[in-house]
Amino acid sequence: MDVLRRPPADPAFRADVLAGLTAPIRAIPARWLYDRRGSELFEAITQLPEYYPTRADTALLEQHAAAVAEIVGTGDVVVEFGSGSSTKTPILLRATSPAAYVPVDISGDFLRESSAALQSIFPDLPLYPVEADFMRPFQLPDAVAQKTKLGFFPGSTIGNMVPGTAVDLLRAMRQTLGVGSFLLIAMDRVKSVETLLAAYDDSQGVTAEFNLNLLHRINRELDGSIPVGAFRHRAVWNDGFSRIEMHLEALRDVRFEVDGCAFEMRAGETIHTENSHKYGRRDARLLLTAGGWTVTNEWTAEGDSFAILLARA
Ligand code: AVI
Repeated sequence: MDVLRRPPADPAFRADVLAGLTAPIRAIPARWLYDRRGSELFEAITQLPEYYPTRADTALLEQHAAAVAEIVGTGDVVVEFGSGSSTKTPILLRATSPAAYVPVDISGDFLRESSAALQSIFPDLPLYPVEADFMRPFQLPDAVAQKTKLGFFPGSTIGNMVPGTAVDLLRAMRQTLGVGSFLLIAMDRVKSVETLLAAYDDSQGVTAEFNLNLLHRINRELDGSIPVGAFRHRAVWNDGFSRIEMHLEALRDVRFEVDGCAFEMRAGETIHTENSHKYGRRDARLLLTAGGWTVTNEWTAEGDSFAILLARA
């Protein structure tokens, strides 16, 4: 009966989970962490005392949005990659007084919710939400075609991609926005391993819950029997790749099924669930250059702990 009531699983989720659990080094793409519960838990992470990136990003925007506006000029079009946040987006829109705002997201639901919220704060601002996968170039609305574009990618989300994918994204953004456009992008910096580990393995266990939620999601949506209590969250600094990795580690030998397929893991084996790359000053510039962008300005938080960069295509 339960099986009959369960909504059909997303085929891409099923494919990624089955392939990821079968691979010699088990890994599931981080995007599956964000179901409704996962998104709520990520929101809670952003409020944690140990999780500095959101506060640093917001503070840098508050301090430097006016300087961005001076460089870019007014009457541009802000194109945000992601459906926009209720705190960061208004800071940029207030400072730059754009001719229009174009939020882009693959999820129509998120896009509609955040666009409605934003329109109530800026009732006179022309808003053109675009439902698209921004990892590939896409067509901007005709109404904004002739204006200068300011791409906006806050949150250091680019760090969740391996460098090759990050460069592909930057190139896609350049193609979407066009030559002469600007990009304002946040990137987290390399810093002490202690600070990084605390940010990704917080004392309240919220990040652990966020990571373990993936196993609950697999059990629920893919008819899984994973003993979630037999796994623990692990955050690891991988110095060679300059990234924090999140893993789910089996605490004992386990056997389980997912979608009718049997799996076994030995105690100590892990499922790799997320990368969060940290870039030094030169690394960040090199990444943007490889993506077709020239960095024109850079603002950093205290102790060079976080950066927002302005670049030109
Ligand atoms: C969304 N992204 C920028 C977060 C990060 O810091 O890499 C995701 C996250 N994972 C664990 N904590 C936060």
